[in-house]
Amino acid sequence: MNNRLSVPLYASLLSMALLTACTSGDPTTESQQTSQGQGTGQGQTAEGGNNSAGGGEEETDENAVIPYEASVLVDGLNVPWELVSVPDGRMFVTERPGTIRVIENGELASEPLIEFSAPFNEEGEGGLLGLAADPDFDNNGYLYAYHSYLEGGGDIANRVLRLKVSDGKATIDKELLSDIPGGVNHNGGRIKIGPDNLLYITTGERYEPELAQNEDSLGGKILRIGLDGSIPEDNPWPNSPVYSMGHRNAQGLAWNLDNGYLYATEHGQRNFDEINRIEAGENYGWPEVEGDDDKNGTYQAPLAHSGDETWAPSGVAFIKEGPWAGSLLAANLRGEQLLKITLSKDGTQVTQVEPIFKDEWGRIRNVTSGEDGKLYVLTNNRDGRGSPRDGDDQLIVLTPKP
Ligand SMILES: [Ca+2]
Repeated sequence: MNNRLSVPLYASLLSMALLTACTSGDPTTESQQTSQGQGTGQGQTAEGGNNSAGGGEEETDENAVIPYEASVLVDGLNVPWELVSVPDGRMFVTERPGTIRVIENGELASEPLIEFSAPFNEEGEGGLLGLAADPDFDNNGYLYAYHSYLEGGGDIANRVLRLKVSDGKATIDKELLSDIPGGVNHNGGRIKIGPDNLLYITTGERYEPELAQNEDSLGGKILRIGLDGSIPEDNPWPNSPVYSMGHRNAQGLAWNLDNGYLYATEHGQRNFDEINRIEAGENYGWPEVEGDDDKNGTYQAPLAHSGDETWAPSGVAFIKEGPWAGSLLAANLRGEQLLKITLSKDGTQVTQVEPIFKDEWGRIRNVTSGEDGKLYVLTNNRDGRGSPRDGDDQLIVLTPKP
């Protein structure tokens, strides 16, 4: 396997700007259990980390050449996880505690689109996570949502719902997939509709790594189902929603629509956070391998990984137009930055990983690429691992500079 960025090359690229290593040894990303609220002191130190005094000046210089202007569109959000735009101009934002908020004409509406109730459950990293809008939303009003819930026996699981939006309110229309393994941590949760008009879903292994290598479990996978909940006939495993396996806790999905390639971000255990190119039926190795190790081709190695650093990557976007066209942009929680990820022309390799906006806004949950050419960034300083500041959490818009 030579289609990936090696650690030494990667490390040298990173060293230009990533001056503040946060390798204090606690599990990366979202793997450290904290309670709701401000979390433990340890969590704040290790993951909240507004304590990186080094490198501020250099990063300011770097940011000065970023071809986007950043501005706050909305503040006061509560652990926002996903943002989707619909053709009538509205934007919907999921908040992990269980509400979908509406932004219209740049204003956050006081009334939510929907507020989930039992069996909905928010605990640790779980709650209301992913959201996607039907390609025909204008006509059918369908949204798709991923959230944690309590099963009859009291165990945490995750499910995917179809919602119906009408007259400014959403109702639950249909449960498409349930009993996805869930827990306090590692719930995956990103859902996106692919160019094949099917719904892709990232799931976590709820801290039971063996689930990721069990073909019969929906945990530690990327799943693919029809928009009505059906299982596509050409899924790699018969009568199974499993599309790829061996994932620890993937939370980002993005396609290059020009060639159809799907990319995913994934949380590593303590480091070795990953950027993968996802292909049907492949095994991405967790927990058998980390980093570049692919056991002689048994597993798919990542296109790039974080080495000894911790990114804690969540949402990822493919940039279709503008100054960064053709790149991926990944949101980092503990890394408190965006990663600009340059791909090779054929899309099979990562050639450069550059941290940008390091320590500007704290923890970043998601970034999306709008049809308007702007980029939309969601902070997550209220998720129990950060240090909330005035205005958190925020929706920040990056507008291409003239
Ligand atoms: Ca892997």
